[in-house]
Amino acid sequence: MGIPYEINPINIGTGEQFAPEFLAFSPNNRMPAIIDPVGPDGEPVSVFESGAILQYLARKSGQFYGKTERERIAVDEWLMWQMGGVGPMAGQAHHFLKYAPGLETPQVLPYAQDRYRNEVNRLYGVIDKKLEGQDFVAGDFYSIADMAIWPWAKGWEGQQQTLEDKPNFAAWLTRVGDRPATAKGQAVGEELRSDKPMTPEQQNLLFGIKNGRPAAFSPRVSPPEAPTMALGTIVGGGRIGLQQPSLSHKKPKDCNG
Ligand SMILES: N[C@@H](CCC(=O)N[C@@H](CS)C(=O)NCC(=O)O)C(=O)O
Repeated sequence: MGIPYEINPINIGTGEQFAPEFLAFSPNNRMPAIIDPVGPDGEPVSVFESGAILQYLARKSGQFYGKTERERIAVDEWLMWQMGGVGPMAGQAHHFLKYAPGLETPQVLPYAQDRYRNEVNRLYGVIDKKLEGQDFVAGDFYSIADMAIWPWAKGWEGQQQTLEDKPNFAAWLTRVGDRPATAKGQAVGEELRSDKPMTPEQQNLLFGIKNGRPAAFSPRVSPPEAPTMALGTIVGGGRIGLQQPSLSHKKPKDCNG
């Protein structure tokens, strides 16, 4: 978009997303979140949630949001489709297909694996149909909706998907992936990401696990015996005081939704 920016990495494997300085502008303890030192009124503004960030930056730069109200409606539809569908569902697919089986006490849950694998497959079928005869999700123009969907969709193999029956989606993955700005964006912070399995401590932190089970809240009814069961970005050159992640504990490569 041509807006200058500075990256402040957040290592979600070591719990940096829970630092009060980060929570102050990203209350859902997720990245990305941005601070624009020159907001709409000239004062700093922070934005969390990638969809809201993309909408803000598209409005600010006057790019990638279509030219007419009809186009903007289409962009919003597909942006929200990612935020409410692909992001959460593919995030759960990553969790149950990749992370849960690798926990200290491995959790291989076929029902959950099937459910999220199937739902991601359904969603990719929807976008494949939409892309019939058009180059981008909102029409014949590249938009923030494509930008939001592609980083999740490019992980289709890890989500145990196939592209054989989705030729339009496969072509779009290549079309967007071939854009020079996509490659440039992918390279940002690459050295901070890791494919290595997380340590038990990292898993427990990221997935809120205590004594081998998710422990974010106290259920009113005791469940049966435990079933076997990011990057903070600052646009415009600002800075926040979070420590740099140590490279030996890189953040996990796949998002957890
Ligand atoms: N809906 C959020 C999802 C962001 C998200 O899933 N971020 C992950 C990393 S890719 C995260 O920060 N996880 C940290 C945690 O769950 O504690 C968005 O689109 O911004």
